[in-house]
Amino acid sequence: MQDIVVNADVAAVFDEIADLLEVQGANGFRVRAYRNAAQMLGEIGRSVQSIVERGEDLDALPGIGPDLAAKIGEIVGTGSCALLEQLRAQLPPAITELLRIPGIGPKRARALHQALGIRSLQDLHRAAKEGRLRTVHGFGPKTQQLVLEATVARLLAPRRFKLPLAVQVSDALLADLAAAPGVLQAQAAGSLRRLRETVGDLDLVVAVEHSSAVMERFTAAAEVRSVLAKGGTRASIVLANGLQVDLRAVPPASFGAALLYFTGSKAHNIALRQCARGAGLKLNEYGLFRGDRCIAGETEASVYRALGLPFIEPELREDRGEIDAALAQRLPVLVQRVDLRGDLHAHTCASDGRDTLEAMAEAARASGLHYLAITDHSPRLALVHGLDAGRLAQQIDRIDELNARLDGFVLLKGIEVDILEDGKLDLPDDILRRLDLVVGAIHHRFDLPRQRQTDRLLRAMDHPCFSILAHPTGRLIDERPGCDIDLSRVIRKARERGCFLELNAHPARLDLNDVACRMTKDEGVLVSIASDAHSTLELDNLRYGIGQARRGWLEPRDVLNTLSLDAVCPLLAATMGRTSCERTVAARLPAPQIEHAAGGA
Ligand code: DGT
Ligand code: CA
Ligand code: CA
Repeated sequence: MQDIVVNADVAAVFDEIADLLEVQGANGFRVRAYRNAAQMLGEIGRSVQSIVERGEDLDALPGIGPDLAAKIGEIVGTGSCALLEQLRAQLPPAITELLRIPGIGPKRARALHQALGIRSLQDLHRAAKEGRLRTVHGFGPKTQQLVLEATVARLLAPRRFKLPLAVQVSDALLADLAAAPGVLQAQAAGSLRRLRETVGDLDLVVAVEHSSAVMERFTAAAEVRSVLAKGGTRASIVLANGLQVDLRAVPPASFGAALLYFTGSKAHNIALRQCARGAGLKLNEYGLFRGDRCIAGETEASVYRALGLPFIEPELREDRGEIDAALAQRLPVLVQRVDLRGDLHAHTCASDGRDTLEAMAEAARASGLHYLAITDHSPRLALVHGLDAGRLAQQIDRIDELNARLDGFVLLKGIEVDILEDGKLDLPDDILRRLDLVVGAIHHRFDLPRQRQTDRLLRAMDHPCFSILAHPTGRLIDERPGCDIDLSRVIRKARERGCFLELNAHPARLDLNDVACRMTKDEGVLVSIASDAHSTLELDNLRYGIGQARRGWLEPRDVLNTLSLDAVCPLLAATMGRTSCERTVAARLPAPQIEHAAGGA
């Protein structure tokens, strides 16, 4: 098997370099260059390994100069990076784990290392437990307690991997397995196929003529750190990045049954097996059996069919009512990426995005969308150059000019306005009123108690200009828990106000989560699946949002941005206290369509 270096591996090297440079107190620009490159690598669809192998120019990638290009080449070519090794020799590498603890940034990590010799998460945990953190400048008893809790949580939690990395690794491994002699089919199963937001390990299934050669190839790959198990039909390896991969090889006649079994979830499998037993049949990873006779197993659909069920999409297989729904022929027809007509949350270089209005519009159009809402940050986020009323007014004019030139595509004028601690919005009403939509979000005081946090959101949603609540809980997967809010009250308020909740598609957020999506749908509130793109590349994040939406049983009709522009505009206008849509759209659409849409609102 050929060495596979996926983008995420290179990104991990750059992230670690950035972390170590930061702890060393290096120049901020230098740190940011590595961070941005790492982020970009996570976003682009093309593998850098293939770019290097084809001899194409890495400098053509956004934010990659000759120096970073050389480093990517080095990592792809040798699997390591001299600069990283050098930095690791200067600082204990495990020190970067400290940065994952909320409240500990590079400066504090350095202080802890210098004052107490802390080198790792375990060291930090011990020091917090023994009350030694308080001797370090800037650490009070409260911080010490928070650090203690956070280290406990982190040390106990099994390591899970976010979807983008898992998908990249899985795609690369599958491509290689599919090319192996004797392999007829290769597919990912497990939580990855169910598109869970994080995965514990990868589960791959191959259909083979002869299994032994594929196991050799799989376990002999260079990026394998250790081989946990290896036999004729199964193997488990751990990759250098810590990700475990289980491989199962089965004969073609069992491929569907094996895929079904290893896709899970375990709870779905158990429920399905009960169905089989009820019908006097036996289901396992080799097939569906009546006595000794196999009656289905080559495809998943054949197994479901033989059980009297329609095909159940992997995202639904969590034993959350999908089998009953299937029996009643009431399975949802899940939303797909192609159903999305627009995107209602994106940034430009006016705040913390990387690309211009023009570039964002062009990229959105190229990805098949018809409209994109520009929603840069508001002034409270001064660090990211949030727009004040004056700069927002300029952006509004610029969007109007650009829309006049764009054909068949519309930029909507919006803002991602901060919801202040008291629930007020971070910009004056008169400028908000000029927008097509207002996306509100919390970016500070995540720690308010439940009642106050919920009241804060409800008050914001009562503002006469409020369209969509962005990333409603504010969670960052594996980094920051969501705010403590009463989501049912928030959803009911959205229904009462006629406004919407966002499913933020960034793979580190995926906020709303699957269960919350389903609650929102059940209350009849539409969900905006939004990229929150900070660059043209991040528009592709919509696919992770779609995955989460599907896990939440959402159908096209449950999703705000599956609506055409002329259908969505009156709904947005209504959230802004207007009865008809604004100039932006009026300028773009033939008159009859507007009248029709406005009349229907
Ligand atoms: P993960 O890896 O923690 O993200 O979650 P999964 O769902 O990928 O779980 P994993 O890798 O332990 O197992 C893959 C699938 O294999 C799982 O979804 C269902 C099936 N499976 C594993 N253990 C059992 C079991 O004890 N009973 C049944 N019925 N199925 C199992
Ligand atoms: Ca798994
Ligand atoms: Ca597994």
